[in-house]
Amino acid sequence: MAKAKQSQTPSTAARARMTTAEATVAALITHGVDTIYALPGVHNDSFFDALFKAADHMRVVHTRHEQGAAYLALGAALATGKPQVYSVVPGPGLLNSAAALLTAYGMNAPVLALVGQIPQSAIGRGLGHLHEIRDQAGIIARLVDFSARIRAPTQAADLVARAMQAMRTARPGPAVLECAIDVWGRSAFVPVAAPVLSAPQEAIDEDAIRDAAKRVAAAKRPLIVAGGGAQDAAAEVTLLSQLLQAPVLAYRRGRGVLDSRDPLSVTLPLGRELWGEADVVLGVGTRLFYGYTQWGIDPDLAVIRIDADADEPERLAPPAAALIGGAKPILRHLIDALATEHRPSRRAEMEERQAKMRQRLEKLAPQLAFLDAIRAELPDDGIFVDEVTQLGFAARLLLPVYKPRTFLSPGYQDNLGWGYATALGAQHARRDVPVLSIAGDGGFLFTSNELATAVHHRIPLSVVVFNDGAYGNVRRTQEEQFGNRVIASDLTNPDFVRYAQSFGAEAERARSPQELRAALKRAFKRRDGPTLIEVPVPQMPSPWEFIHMPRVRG
Ligand SMILES: Cc1ncc(C[n+]2csc(CCOP(=O)(O)OP(=O)(O)O)c2C)c(N)n1
Ligand SMILES: [Mg+2]
Repeated sequence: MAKAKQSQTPSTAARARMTTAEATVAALITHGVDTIYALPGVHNDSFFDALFKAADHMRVVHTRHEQGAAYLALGAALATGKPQVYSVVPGPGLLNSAAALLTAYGMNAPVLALVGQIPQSAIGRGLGHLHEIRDQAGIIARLVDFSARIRAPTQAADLVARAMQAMRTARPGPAVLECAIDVWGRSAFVPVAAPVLSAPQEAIDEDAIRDAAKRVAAAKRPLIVAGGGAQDAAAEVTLLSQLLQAPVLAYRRGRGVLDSRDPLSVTLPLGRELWGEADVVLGVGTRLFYGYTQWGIDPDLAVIRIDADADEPERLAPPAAALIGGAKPILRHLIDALATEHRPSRRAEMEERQAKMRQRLEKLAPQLAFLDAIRAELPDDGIFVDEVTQLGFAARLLLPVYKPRTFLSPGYQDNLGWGYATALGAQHARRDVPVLSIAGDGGFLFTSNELATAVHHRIPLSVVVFNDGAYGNVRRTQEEQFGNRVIASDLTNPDFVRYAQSFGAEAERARSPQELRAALKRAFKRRDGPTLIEVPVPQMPSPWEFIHMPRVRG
């Protein structure tokens, strides 16, 4: 089949002799990729040799564990919105990267993995080749929507183009290309120009838009819910919110779409109240998971969904209307079709409700004081990378976020330990702004080995480690809900300051929000290498009453 395709290529096209690896690298460059996050090994030696030869156009950021390579690519993808690539050896290399790949899938992030394979003729035979794993392609196919194996030099550019297209088509997400150890170095005459396939655009259904516009315009208490799919439609969401005087609820992945300084911008607890009152909810690039599964739904609430994935809107319950495609173009059409009369401002009402909710959230005062210090020093366009830790849970609810793609949160996987390496990728791809990683003492050690990567590649990432000597979240639950039967949640830690310094990073300890603020000021000025700030903390108050909340309707 591959041969038949090859012979169809017009003979007039300029051709050159290239290895599979060279053709792959050339195709990636054609797609605008300038960095590969990677950990090498014998299966990919020819690929790395091609990267060496392409050094003028392609940087390699090698990491200290495959999960690091994949998380760096994920962080770079989240911070830029552009496809990013990582490369690992097969078997253990692939599996080491799998949690990050899973997270990329959950976050619809365009991350392309290039994964080695055992010799082509041995695949599937169980002979025990180095790094062999049973049905690697099958494992990969469970993790991502698009995957393929490059079996010859002539297939490389086409498969890169198809993977890149798949990552941008309908619901975005990661893709994987495998290549066998003996195929990377094989050469053939291939077209010099690598193809680029445009992502097919979903035709905009004008009738459906008009219908949705009518419902939205007639709504008395509209609520917009913004998810990760709204990150590139911030201007449209903001305008729509103004036109309708509709609050915008965002939690984690949708934060920053509407500037937190706008009183219509709300997070979970106030969002739930508004959900209870709403007659129309417009979900933009969100699963509406909390609304449907926790807060309830009834016939008085019409849900309108905008989603890139045609299958998504029906998953939890059929909505009143679904508009399928990119959030930005659909919202533009929707705004054009809206015949709204001037609505009275809800500013005073929302400011009062925000203030009231803020009082309730004072329960989280210890976390708030640290978040205030962080917000005071992190520039408006600085990027905050969340973790599964007490400060992270509070930040999701309380950290003001001003711009899209400046609050990176791991989505529904909520996988402990993603933060440091993901933030490193974000900082590598966005050297123009400070990136701040926060972590607990538990999560930080998952990828803290990448401090070596940060020092080696001079990545100026700052991390704050909040050290309570525990998997604090687990310990608090054991104390409060399981009769104080504390098990497997106490931690013995290194001296984090000396640990970071031993890598060659700058490090200091801050014992209060004031000290943290001063330390952050110093850290953000440093642009040639990483900084760690350790903050010793006591057990923090539980945020869960503001996250898992009872029904409000239905
Ligand atoms: C991959 C993964 N493993 C385990 C968990 C369960 N988990 C959630 S929070 C937590 C403890 C976090 O400890 P730490 O990073 O120190 O933060 P703290 O709660 O102490 O602030 C654990 C083990 C998880 N979310 N993800
Ligand atoms: Mg802890």
